[in-house]
Amino acid sequence: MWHVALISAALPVQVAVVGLAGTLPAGTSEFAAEVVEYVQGGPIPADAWTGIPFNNPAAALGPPTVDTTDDPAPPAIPADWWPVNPVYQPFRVYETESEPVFEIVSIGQGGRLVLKFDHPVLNDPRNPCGVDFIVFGNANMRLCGGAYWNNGMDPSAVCIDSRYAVRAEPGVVSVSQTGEPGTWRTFNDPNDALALKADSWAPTLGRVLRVPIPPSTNWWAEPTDPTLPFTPNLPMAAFGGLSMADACRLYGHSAGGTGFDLSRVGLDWMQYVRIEQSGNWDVTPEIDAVSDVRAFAFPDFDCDTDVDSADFEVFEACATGPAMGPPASGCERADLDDDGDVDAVDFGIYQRCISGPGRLAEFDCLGA
Ligand SMILES: [Ca+2]
Ligand SMILES: [Ca+2]
Ligand SMILES: [Ca+2]
Ligand SMILES: [Ca+2]
Repeated sequence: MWHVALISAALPVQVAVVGLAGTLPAGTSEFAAEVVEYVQGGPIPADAWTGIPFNNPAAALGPPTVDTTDDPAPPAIPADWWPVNPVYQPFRVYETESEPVFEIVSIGQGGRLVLKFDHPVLNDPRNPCGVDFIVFGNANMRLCGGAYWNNGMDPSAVCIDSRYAVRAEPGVVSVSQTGEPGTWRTFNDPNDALALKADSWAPTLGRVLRVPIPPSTNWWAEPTDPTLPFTPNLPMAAFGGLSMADACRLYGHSAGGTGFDLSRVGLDWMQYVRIEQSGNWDVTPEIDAVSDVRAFAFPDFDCDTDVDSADFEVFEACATGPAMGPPASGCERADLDDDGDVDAVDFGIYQRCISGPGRLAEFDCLGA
């Protein structure tokens, strides 16, 4: 019944991500394209309004959720679209006139989900900060004082609770080139139970947060880029006590998610991703999407959303001079014009893109 109210609220316009030099073959998807296997383990949750369980694995195909619905207390029904943010994550199976839309799929204790890309996902040296693919779940942070997010809140006036940096339901991630038994490589960080796990760090951000310019009061702008890694150098502890606005600014154009570097498991490429619930946790991971990171050279070399002197230090260490290439291993992204050297032309691009410390750098500085 309630879906009538929902449909009447038009979904916000989804602005296409600014076209940047991509390397994907024509006609391929940046996101997982096929469900190979879904084994629901133990019990999984259901949508609070429709009562439909999160058991449709196709929810993990395609891009991550940008906008989900509001969350009124029953018997009121959802009637508005709210952007996904670090304290408000995808959580819905909503009904439409044709069939239900599943934002996420839940794996359940002892379960697994195997997805396939329609092309090899490369360990490309031009991928930002080494990250090659990103898994999106619905892990979330909490607001200070136990407050619940409301889209009418001023994100600069509420804060992230430092006692609970993230509520995660970690899933173990493995990759394979063929999907055959014995070919899987599992990501693991023995020093950190939450690192390199699906549905953990970082929560998804659906839209870029900007300070509204009157007369607009809308902080949430164009959709974030789910193929752009979240800064790998920022621990979750760094978010505790920040305002929601400052927390979202740390994402820049990135949609967050957990980033994975194929170098860590010794693969040059993969095509299959497996996410398993580990028996060690009494949780059921939710998966929204898996993306192939877009290889592109942008002078935010340290992936912290700005272009500043720290990025220049990286550039300087990579400089070769004209026609003195190829750039050293690890310096491929400093060849901003992709002509096999790191020279004054590349420096000119860096200069055009300088935003200053802590200020979001915009991709249009790369020029047409
Ligand atoms: Ca890599
Ligand atoms: Ca999804
Ligand atoms: Ca930077
Ligand atoms: Ca160059």
